[in-house]
Amino acid sequence: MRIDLPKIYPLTDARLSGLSHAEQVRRLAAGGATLIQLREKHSSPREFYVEAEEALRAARESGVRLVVNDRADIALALGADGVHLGQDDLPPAAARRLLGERAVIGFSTHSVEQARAAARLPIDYLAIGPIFQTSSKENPDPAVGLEGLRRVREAVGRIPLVAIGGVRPENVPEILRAGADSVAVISLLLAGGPSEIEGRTRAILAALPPEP
Ligand code: TZP
Ligand code: MG
Repeated sequence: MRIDLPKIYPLTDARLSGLSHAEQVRRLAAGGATLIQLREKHSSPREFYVEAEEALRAARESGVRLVVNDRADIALALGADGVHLGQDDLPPAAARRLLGERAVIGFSTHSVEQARAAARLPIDYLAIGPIFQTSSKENPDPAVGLEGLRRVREAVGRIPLVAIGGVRPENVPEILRAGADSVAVISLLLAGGPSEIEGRTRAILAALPPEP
């Protein structure tokens, strides 16, 4: 129930990238991503299901794990690798009952208090954010900053921790130093347009600080 997270965790965004979720998965995987989250805030559940089915095929072909944002039902129906839940989605314990012990379940938090409570839930990782200001999320909570991230790490113990929100290439080392195991990104990899996704992914992975 606790996973070994890759240091870079890309999320898809169809509007920003101008690509299907499947095509984003192919390009992110080609650049070296190993865990990808499908995030779709504008389609109907039915449309998202169809897109996610195609994306899961692409993920399997590329050998990457795929987590579905918000929708435990879609993750279950497709046999995806897991689900990423927000504070207003199905409670993590209910998703765990649906998806079973082997599913990856991630949970978003936006404050030290939420993170402390989340650490007791049956989840594989928790996310904290936004770390910095972001334009990839509607109505984001206030940014917690690097200091907030440090306080979350202190509050939650060793649970795998993902930092998200407004991350730029130069911030990655300080975010990892502040206690995150992984950095989740949307615009960093997708905002340059389709032709840049693979190269940006490769570059961010190549620039990671060496393991201590
Ligand atoms: N949750 C908190 S911030 C955010 C989500 C989904 C958006 C992150 O996108 P970006 O472009 O990396 O700031
Ligand atoms: Mg959600």
